[in-house]
Amino acid sequence: MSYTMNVLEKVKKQNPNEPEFLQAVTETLVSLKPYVDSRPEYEKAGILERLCEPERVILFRVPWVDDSGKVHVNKGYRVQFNSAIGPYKGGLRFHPSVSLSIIKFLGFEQVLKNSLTGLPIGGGKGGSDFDPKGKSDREVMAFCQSFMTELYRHIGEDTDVPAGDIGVGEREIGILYGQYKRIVNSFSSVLTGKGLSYGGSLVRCEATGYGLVYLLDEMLRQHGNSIEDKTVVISGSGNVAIYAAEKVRQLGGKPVALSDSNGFVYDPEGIDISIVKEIKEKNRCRISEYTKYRKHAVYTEGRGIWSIKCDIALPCATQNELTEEDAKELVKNGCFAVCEGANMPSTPEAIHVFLQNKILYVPGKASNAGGVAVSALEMSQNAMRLAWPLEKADQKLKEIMTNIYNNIANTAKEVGQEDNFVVGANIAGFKKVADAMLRQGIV
Ligand code: NDP
Ligand code: 2IT
Repeated sequence: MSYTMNVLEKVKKQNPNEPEFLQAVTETLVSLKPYVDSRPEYEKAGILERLCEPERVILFRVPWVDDSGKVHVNKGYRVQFNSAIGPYKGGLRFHPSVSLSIIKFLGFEQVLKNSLTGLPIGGGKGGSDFDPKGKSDREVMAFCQSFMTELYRHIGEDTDVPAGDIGVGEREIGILYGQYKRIVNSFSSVLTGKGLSYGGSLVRCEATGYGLVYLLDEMLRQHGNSIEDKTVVISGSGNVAIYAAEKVRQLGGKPVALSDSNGFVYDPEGIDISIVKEIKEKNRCRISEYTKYRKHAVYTEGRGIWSIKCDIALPCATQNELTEEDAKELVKNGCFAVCEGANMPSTPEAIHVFLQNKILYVPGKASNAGGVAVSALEMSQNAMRLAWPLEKADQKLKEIMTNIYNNIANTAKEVGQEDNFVVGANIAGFKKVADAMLRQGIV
């Protein structure tokens, strides 16, 4: 058996109860196989074994008290995956589905994603099975303060810099930051996604969604096409989905659908972003409310958003939300491009359908890298103790996404797999991390 497949078998044996983690590792190792197996220096240095084992896993108890006085205990996680090219960097996810497997898959993908940004950031991820939905502001504060009271000892501006992800937005980052500062008595760049009044970067809030569409735009341009007049279906209605929809509109495309975990809304005239912001960002309500503002829009309970006819699909909700059947339906309806705003939203079978049908498919670790890229720019601005104007931050984001596209497209071409951006992203992300690991000895 080849080196790569040997490592994959070993990782499967060592982590039998971690399906999401094994899914992410399998996808990556299978596409790295020809590249790695023809370069014996990687096997000699045990690069893949080390790449697949986090440097450190931290699990902790998070006790907090609800508004009725009842005590709750949640699980807290921080997986410090790889620091070969910079301090651990990656978001915190608060969602009841959070498990070690999910945090490890996200951390593993983050290592390669952060490498693709071209910026000096390693990979990590964390979170909790706490569900912020339906909690009062006081309960969210109690939880966040307790979470940080343990996490603070493991992070630092040169060690590990968390940020947001599902269920963690500016409200949570603000409270986490306040508690960190109170404990260590230091105003540092230990978190990103901060509010603009205390060290945040312009465009960080919009960066993942905008960056996704900048990359899509560049890919279409290089294929003689554009976003203009294209019908776009976007899943989710959180941070990534909202700003992806906004940028699609700005570039002349028409986003016609959004969703949440309850159902999806279809607006054939084009989603009105200001209404969505009001419903989701201001009122923290369900996407079903949209039809109260736009009478002609249709809300459907349950899954099914991928059956809406579109030219371009942007999955921006969560892992494994787009299945083989969904992929077949999209292809049948004429969809020709899929860029992932979420992490690992397409199942392996769905990806297979996209590649077989020559869909322009870009995996999340490349196409959603804009968020973490602007996080790294936030760290730079904090280090310089200054704040860039909007135009500069946005221009940098655009350049980074264009560079990522060129890097993954050129890498795919170099290995004879033109337009296979899965292979392109995995090899391009891997190269830099592996090179740094080779030079730093066996650590
Ligand atoms: P938000 O919490 O702002 O929004 C998440 C959205 O996805 C909500 O509409 C939510 O619906 C939906 N969703 C979450 N879990 C599920 C589920 N199990 N089933 C169906 N729908 C679900 O998170 P973000 O927008 O920040 O994150 C979305 C995706 O983008 C995630 O995969 C995240 O890892 C990824 N990402 C985020 C980045 C960022 O900067 N924020 C950067 C790069 C990637 P509901 O409200 O019903 O739960
Ligand atoms: O998945 C991701 O890249 C994020 N949630 C953003 C991480 C960050 O550090 O900004």
